[in-house]
Amino acid sequence: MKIEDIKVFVCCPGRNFVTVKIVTEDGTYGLGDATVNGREMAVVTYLTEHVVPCLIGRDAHMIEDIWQYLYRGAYWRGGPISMAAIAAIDMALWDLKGKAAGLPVYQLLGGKSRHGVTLYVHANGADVDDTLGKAEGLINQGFKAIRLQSAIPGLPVTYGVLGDKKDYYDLQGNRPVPPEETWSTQKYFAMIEGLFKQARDRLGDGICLLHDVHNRLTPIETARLGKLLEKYDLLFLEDASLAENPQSYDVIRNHTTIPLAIGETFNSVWDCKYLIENQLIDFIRAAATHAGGITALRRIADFAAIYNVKTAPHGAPDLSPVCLAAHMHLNTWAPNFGIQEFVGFGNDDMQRVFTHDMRLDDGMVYVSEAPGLGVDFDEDAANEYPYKRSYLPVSRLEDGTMWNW
Ligand code: EZ4
Ligand code: CO
Repeated sequence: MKIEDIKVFVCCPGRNFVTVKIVTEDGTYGLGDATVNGREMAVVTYLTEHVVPCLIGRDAHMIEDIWQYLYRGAYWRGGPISMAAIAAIDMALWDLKGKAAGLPVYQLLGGKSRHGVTLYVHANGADVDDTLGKAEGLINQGFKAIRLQSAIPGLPVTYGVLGDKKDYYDLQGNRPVPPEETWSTQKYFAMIEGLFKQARDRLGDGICLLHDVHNRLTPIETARLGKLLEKYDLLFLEDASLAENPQSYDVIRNHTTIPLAIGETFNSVWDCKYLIENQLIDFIRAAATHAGGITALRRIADFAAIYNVKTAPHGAPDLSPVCLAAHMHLNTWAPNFGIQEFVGFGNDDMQRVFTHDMRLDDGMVYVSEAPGLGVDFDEDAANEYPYKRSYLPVSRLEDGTMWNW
């Protein structure tokens, strides 16, 4: 199965996606997602200049060797750009191997551990009432786990939430310079317990609740938040503090039993190692696109299982359906899978470009039974949606200080 050509596409059907297509001698192809939000073109250059020329003519069956060649063979290892490039190649090779075998990728990993994949979805509101109204709407659609985010009174914009009630994710593909947001830990603490108290009053105890702090708190603030929210029985608290010093999570863990989840920006098993082996987190949120593909995520899942840590892959709008499919095969197999973040299959434009038969039913997604990953990519449709430079927001304190410490 000789690699004949590797194409790299960038398109913006609502959000920017970098897609890799590996074509073999007999015309079979595999797809991978290489999207790094706000740095898309860096990955394109990394791939076209530094990866593609080294892979032409190699045997596409040698997934492991190609992964090791791209990771260990490079003097400059790791980081989001390199790992997204490796990830896309890796996904495309698994897609190809599945097609060659006539089997969906989860079968190559070891087969099904469950019949469907439980999701958590987002309720983002302009105030507590708006957030809970949206949560009720999602519960009525069958979702079993809801992430609650509410705008903070006294702050103009909050990450993930827009005061003017526009769809936050619609804007994700159309911000040519980073928008600026303001953060105040004090104002956040004045709001947050009320959100979960009212949520339990209004939504009851039968629903899983989650919350994402987007790394806005210091470790001791997270410890305090954990203690405040323990009685509302969250499935987990996501990205409460950064783990650049993973020992920060020793501080948090010494104070609170709230379940913790982190890892959506992690690039390798090394980023996960200290947190997992010291049992400082409960869910590891590494994504196939950003942590080195299916090969790498499978290793992280097995390592996590030894320490009672479950997987909960990132499912943000800036991961393409190819990444979601890769997660679906891992989630269907991994014995220690926990929950998948989900923001829908995308708008009509996205669904023209990426086609698949993953099925949403009663708060769960069912993996494609097609050989490989089960996603196709319409190159002509993709060409109708050219790349648009776009960024996630940056965060400052009220006095102008850059934040996210
Ligand atoms: O930060 O979409 O869990 N999901 C999130 C999202 C992401 C952005 C970037 O991937 O936290 O809001
Ligand atoms: Co998050």
